[in-house]
Amino acid sequence: MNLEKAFSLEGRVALVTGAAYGIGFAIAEALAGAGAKIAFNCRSQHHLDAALADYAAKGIDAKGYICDVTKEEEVAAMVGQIKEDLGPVNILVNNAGIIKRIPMHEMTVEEFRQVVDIDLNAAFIVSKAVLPDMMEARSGKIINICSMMSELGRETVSAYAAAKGGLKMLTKNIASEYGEYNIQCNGIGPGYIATPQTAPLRERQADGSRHPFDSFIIAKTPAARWGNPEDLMGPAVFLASGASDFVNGHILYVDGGILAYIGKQP
Ligand code: NAP
Ligand code: GCO
Repeated sequence: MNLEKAFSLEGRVALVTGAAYGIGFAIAEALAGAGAKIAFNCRSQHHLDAALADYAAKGIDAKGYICDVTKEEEVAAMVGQIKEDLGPVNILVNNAGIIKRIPMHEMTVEEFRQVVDIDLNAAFIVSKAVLPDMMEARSGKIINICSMMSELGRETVSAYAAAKGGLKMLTKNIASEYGEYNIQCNGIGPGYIATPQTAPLRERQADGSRHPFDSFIIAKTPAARWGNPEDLMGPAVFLASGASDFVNGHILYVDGGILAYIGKQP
């Protein structure tokens, strides 16, 4: 096998949802670095404009689209526009996601539904929109961004864990149903990563000490640190490339070892 070619994404079109910043931005940057043409979306013009400048600063000619991934019509229009602008989507990263940290007995049904809609239903919507072109090409890569909460629960994240657990099984089902079209669907399960989504868990206390949850994660991680979005770049290129053509239905946990470790004794 020519390994340089195996990991190359030259000539591929990648759509990374919710990639204005955070994990999605890092993954898009990595796929661009491997040669892919990049399309990304978010919900606000402000985030889009800032992201386009950030991509340009890294020498990446990314195409940005305003699209709410929970809206099937908006997604269909975006995928059609990407096809006109760049070509059919060969690589889809379902990254867009939110979390609401609310005790379940205090969470409203609407709050629960909103998290599941974005973190699970949207992956169905966007995957469904790109599958026809992938089936016609008899080639494609779908990567779903799962979570520690695809495997574990914790207080206040019932909707998120339900959604990410479902996303793990949606990943396995897409892999099962479309493997015969040479389409591989895998997941990346990031550990605790320093992004805006986890900023509240890392805020310094009034006395300058670490947030208790920050200390907890450090103790639960063999690497004794939070992950950074950059830690996900290599795994994303691997799962988006020909190097993983016989990897299908797998959730690759990029967690510094949290899932393997009982945690350091206090
Ligand atoms: P983040 O910093 O909050 O970014 C989330 C992104 O999703 C933003 O670009 C946001 O864009 C977009 N988004 C949210 N709802 C959307 C919608 N309805 N339509 C389109 N875009 C939408 O989060 P992150 O930490 O980078 O996380 C990215 C993914 O990784 C999420 O799926 C998250 O669950 C998962 N994850 C995160 C961690 C972690 O520790 N950070 C660990 C495991 C998994 P706009 O708000 O501008 O629309
Ligand atoms: C939380 C965190 C986690 C991370 C991630 C871990 O409140 O527990 O936000 O859910 O975002 O999903 O893999």
